[in-house]
Amino acid sequence: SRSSNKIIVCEKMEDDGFYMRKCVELAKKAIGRTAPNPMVGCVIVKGDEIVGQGFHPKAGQPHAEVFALRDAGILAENATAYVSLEPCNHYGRTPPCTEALIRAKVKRVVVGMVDPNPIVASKGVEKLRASGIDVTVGIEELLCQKLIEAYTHRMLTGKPFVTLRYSMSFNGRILNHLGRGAEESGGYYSKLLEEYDGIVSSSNFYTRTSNLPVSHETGANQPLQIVITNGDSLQIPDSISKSSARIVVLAEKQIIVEPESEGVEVVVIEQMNLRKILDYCGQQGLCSVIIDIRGDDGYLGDLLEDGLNENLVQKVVMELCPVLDRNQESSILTFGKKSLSLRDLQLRVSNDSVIVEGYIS
Ligand code: AOF
Ligand code: ZN
Repeated sequence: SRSSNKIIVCEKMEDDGFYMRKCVELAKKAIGRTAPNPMVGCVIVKGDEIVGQGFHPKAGQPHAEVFALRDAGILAENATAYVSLEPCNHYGRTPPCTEALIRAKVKRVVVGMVDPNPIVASKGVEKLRASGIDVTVGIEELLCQKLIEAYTHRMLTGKPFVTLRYSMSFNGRILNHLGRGAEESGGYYSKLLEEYDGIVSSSNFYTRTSNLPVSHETGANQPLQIVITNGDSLQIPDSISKSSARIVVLAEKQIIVEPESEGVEVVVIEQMNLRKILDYCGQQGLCSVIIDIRGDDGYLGDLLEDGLNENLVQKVVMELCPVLDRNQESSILTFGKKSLSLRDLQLRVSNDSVIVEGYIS
């Protein structure tokens, strides 16, 4: 019954959640492609019908609202716009979405979360309200925050959101190679790589591998390969230097990389540490990186330990492999000097491996 106001309010709130979840779904169509910008989705609703939808495909291209308004055309007038992130109110690579919404004469705007970008930060909401538009903020807020946790982290710290990944044996050794779950095409690692803007690994790994960790998802964006070395030279296998992978070698000093290849760039970072590596990644516009650590990564392992002490790592994805590893070179990483606990654990099985992930509290 629509006879009492109270019931109408409840129904409306439920609908708001439904359309906001739709926005998040749309936003994810650009997974791994929007850095340094966030993923954003938008739907325009008239009555109980979606008359327009859109998402932000890539930095430099129009924002989600612009695509959704174009899709809705004149039907946007008096409609409600749902956006997973507060509409921007500034001239960046593109003009302000607030103005586009005002021009289209929408009646109401429902926002998932306020934009952590200090040049937006509630100014978008204020501008819309000042123009007489009814604005609701904070619908499905946790879902929207989770969607852009990497973007938010970089916006607030200047560094990318960092996930540490490794494969571990049943006897607690970090494997020198990828576990079977990580190797599986279409497995958990392939999906993870699709989401991240960069992957940091040691030169050790590059000299002995013929396959880089890449996403096998169809049309997936491939992360930038960041190779860490303190050596004098680096031999990259032909199969890799001839692939389309973009590689940046971060070295302590000027080094010789062979074969010379256009896809490989060398950047010198003196007295390297994880903070400097991540500052470099943040400056390059990467919102998220995976640090892929192997048991024999002595140098990168040391940088990682210091980085953990400095709280530079946000998440851990561990692949527990059903093997007893007798390799004496592989190590039991101490992972820093202080104890850290993990929260929001998730557990699943992927091709004979158990994948456990959690956020560092
Ligand atoms: C929105 N909708 O779809 C996105 C927003 O350089 P620009 O013009 O692309 O602006 C980038 C900033 O705009 C970005 O840092 C974030 O604050 C916001 N992103 N805003 O209204 C969108 N992607
Ligand atoms: Zn915008």
